[in-house]
Amino acid sequence: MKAIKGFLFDLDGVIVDTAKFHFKAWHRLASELDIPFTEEQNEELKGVSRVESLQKILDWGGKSLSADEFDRMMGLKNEWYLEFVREMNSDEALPGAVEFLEEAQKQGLAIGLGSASKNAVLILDLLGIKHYFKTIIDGNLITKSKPDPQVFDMGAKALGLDPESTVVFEDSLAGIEAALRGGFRRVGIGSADILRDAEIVVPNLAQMSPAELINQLNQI
Ligand code: B16
Ligand code: MG
Repeated sequence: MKAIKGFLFDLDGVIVDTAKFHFKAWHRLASELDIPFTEEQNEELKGVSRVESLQKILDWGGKSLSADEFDRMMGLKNEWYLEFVREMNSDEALPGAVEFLEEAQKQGLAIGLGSASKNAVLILDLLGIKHYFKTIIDGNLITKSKPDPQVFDMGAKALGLDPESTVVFEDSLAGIEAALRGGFRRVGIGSADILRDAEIVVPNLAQMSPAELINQLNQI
């Protein structure tokens, strides 16, 4: 087994608690469209791009929109989402996330971001944690969504690492599947019942230090 040399973090649900803002904004949009939208359905949107998320909601509601209306709705959702995001401060970082990044950097591990979000850089800036990331691969750079491994492949390449030496941290089903398909080591953030293909699942990054985590992965 290859030595672990770097970490690739998803953003929403791993570093920062923005999943609740996506839910609120999608919920408001679904109401406008007269489509019921539950927290269970929201689970299926985690890690999924904005375009694909709106398409899923329309499919669930059995509705379709013209191309112009579709774009307008995506714009509205992002406007509402950003209203929440702009109110955010460093308290919105998930438990243990900043300390984990700090420690990983001290240990000399290469750190990158692999997010489907087009708002990733703005959010990292608002939290004041952009400097930890040697590479940021976000929704503006990728052409294929998770569960395609493209976002993590690009991240590992930018860090000069191969997938077996790189740990992906993900809260979404689609993201863990992407990491599995790409041959990455996999840490799930959330519940083991949902993230079945993760090698280790923790509720958040406060549970263990980077060194402890690497130690555990080396024993699998
Ligand atoms: P945006 P991640 C994903 O971020 C979110 O999980 C998903 O809910 C969202 O639709 C997607 O980003 C696109 O976000 O509308 O900001 O471009 O989890 O991959 O960091
Ligand atoms: Mg996520």
